[in-house]
Amino acid sequence: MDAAPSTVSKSGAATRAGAAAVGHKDMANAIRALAMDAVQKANSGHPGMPMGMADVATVLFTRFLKFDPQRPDWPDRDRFVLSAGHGSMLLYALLHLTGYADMTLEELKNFRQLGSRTPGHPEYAHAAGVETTTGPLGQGLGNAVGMALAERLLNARFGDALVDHMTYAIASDGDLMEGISHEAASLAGHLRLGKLIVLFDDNEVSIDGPTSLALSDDHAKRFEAYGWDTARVDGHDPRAVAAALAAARESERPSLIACRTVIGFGAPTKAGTAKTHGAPLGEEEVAGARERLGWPHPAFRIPASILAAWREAGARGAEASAAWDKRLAALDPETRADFERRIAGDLPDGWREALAEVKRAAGEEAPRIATRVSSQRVLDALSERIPELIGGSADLTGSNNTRAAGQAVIAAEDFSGRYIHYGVREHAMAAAMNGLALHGGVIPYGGTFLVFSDYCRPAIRLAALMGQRVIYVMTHDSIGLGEDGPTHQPVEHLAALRAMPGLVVFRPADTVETVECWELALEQRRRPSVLALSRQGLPTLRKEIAENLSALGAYILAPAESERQVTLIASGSEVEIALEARALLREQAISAAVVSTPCWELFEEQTAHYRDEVLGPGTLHIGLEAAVRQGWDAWLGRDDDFVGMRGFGASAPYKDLYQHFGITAEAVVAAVKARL
Ligand SMILES: Cc1ncc(C[n+]2csc(CCOP(=O)(O)OP(=O)(O)O)c2C)c(N)n1
Repeated sequence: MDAAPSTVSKSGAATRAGAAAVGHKDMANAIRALAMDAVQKANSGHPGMPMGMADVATVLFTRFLKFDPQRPDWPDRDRFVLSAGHGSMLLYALLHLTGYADMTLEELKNFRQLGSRTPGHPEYAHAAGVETTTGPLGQGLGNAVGMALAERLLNARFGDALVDHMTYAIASDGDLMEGISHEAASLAGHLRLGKLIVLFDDNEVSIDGPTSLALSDDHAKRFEAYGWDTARVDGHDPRAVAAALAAARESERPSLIACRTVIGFGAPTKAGTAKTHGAPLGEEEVAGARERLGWPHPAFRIPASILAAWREAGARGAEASAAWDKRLAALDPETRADFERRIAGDLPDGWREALAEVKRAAGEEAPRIATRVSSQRVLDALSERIPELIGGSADLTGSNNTRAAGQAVIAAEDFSGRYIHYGVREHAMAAAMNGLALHGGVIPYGGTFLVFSDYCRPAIRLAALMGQRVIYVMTHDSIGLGEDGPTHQPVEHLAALRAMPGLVVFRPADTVETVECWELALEQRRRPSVLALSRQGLPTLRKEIAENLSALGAYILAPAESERQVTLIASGSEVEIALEARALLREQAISAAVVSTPCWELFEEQTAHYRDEVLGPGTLHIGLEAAVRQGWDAWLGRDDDFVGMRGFGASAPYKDLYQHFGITAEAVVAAVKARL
């Protein structure tokens, strides 16, 4: 066989005839060879999984997956998620072979190198065709559930002509061992996401050795219990894999196909063992694998006929994609514009006006309500204006105030609603929201208690890493929740969330700020946001409502009345206390300004000049937040002080807790007097 460089000749017949003669085995071996060669060259990586799943992936990409490498963002493409992200070379090889322009042979040679499109684990936005960032096991499964759900939601609005695609995921033992897979699969089964197919790499090997060291589950039975269709096949028998895929596509339930494979298939001494999982095979083993597989070609050389066969597979979708364009063009202009706007991620006209109205009413009425209730008012006003806003809660709807007026519940029988009861599945909720956002066309928000942001954190981190607009409505944001006690009272969570790069954390002080923070969260096209909201009622503090002052991150809410001596910096529910302290200080002829800090991240983005104007260098600063001090030293100097929590909270009515933990106006005054 010829060993031409990995480029496609357009010269025609000979190559095409060659392509027709190329069989499954050669095509799958091309994946295996690229995977073992790239890992060998990088001297690190995971060859075993791509070598084991090459047959399954070949069947999927050549016969089932609807995609167009010339148009990676085609909205109705099938989604493919490599949940077992360590097997990244499987995906990179497929993208190269099928003809994605981003994935050149050079990129494969630069596997795992700085600045390449081929990082160790697939990273969203590094190369077209990578639908999500995977690597933390289980997350991709959760994303796939969200994508499959997004497909149904958009299908309910726009119909089969525009939205009718599958979501495929490849998951490994590790994916299925992770707790999130249970939550995500259970949710998918409940919602009967029939267009979701998970190909399970059932190789019975993980890092420590055979999975029997740690696991006795029957995964197929487990998924059956969740309401999935399941099948078991020999993952090296293309006909069996194809038959299972064909059957799964017809199912009205999500499908798990357990593909029994040999990890490191082809490696003469290491196949079937954990030794192939995460290390280069070694020159000798690679040479042996070439022989055993019948692949005589040098490293990174794909014979032209084999590459042509792959490119033909990649060209399969062009027709469907062109036909889809025609259907889009044939739509009435209004529906078409709505679809295109949603896919672009633009918000519809009128949403800001709806928010301004809530703000104006709050300014007039000056309600004393919890910011979670303020958030409800925002959602009630927004949900009709932004139909793509998809709400939900992990079984705390009434507490999180997340279900807006007019939002029908999404169910297996009816996807026309806009509210998801995620059940007590915070982790899957957060991962599914990533999938919803990545799919496009919908904007997800979901609620739980702030303390349970820990249960969402791995998925929040990926939302931040991928720059996705996901909005977390995290209520009960401090000891202010009262009697539920320290298990439910977040103390370190604001600090932990603020520590995460790319995440915007909002903690509004009243209804006006809550409206503003929602506006800002929706404006964050490339960042996720947390809204930390109070359980307890808070007064309306802001009189000036014309401008979105929360956009500055921090601002002077109440200026010093004479030359400023003290700056009280507070967020959320503690801004009220800061204002009380300011009044007490005035009685003692001490002049203090109160700075409200609804969002540190946005404040950090202001000019140094503005930050100084707000913080008043040279004045005494007191930070005030019913949470731990960590992070506050960015705003406080060595001679400044902090009034907040030093450890866990306690179970009691919240007013007693504020007294008990010394988060009071009197405590602030005492701190000021001790230092002035
Ligand atoms: C949440 C998480 N924990 C641990 C790891 C490290 N890790 C990567 S792969 C893997 C398990 C490998 O077994 P399997 O999933 O069966 O993959 P295979 O060996 O078949 O490639 C582990 C523990 C990870 N990537 N994510």
